[in-house]
Amino acid sequence: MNAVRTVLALGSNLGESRSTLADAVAALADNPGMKLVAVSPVARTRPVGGPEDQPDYLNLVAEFETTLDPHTLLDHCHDVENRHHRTREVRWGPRTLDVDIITYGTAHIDDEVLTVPHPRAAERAFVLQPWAWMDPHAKLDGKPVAELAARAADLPGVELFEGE
Ligand code: PH2
Ligand code: MG
Ligand code: MG
Repeated sequence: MNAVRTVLALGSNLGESRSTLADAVAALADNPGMKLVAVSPVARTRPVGGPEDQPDYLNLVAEFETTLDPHTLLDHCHDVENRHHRTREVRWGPRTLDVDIITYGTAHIDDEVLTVPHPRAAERAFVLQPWAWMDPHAKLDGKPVAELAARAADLPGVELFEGE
């Protein structure tokens, strides 16, 4: 089967977020159908939506070459989330780990469980800005990711995380 480039976005705002993200990238790559291509720097980001008093997030994006079909990839992402004791209680509420499929090659998918490209990615600096740091020439549905990031309303809440 031909390998496809896929971009995944990871976020965490509960627990040891920095090490959770590192462990999750390693766990995503630890699959015969997944090869890590690139990982972005980590961003510290103000929460977008959800409860107002939730902590800041750490976000990153990672690019993989995959031979998994999109739904098997989604199952793999959920598997990695579940291993980090992800609970789904409040929509857009705090979580130990969120793994979203942003793009899968140039595919457009829209079914009961999966929408690709991710329906809100084009407006979210917490996805776009780390992606542009990782790959300044990246495109999302034909549009430069760096330009989309520059226009995103949440860009002022996104900064490079250098550890603390
Ligand atoms: N994820 C959300 C909702 N809001 N805000 C930030 N800053 N980072 C996220 O990863 C995030 C969010 C839903 O998945
Ligand atoms: Mg998400
Ligand atoms: Mg999600």
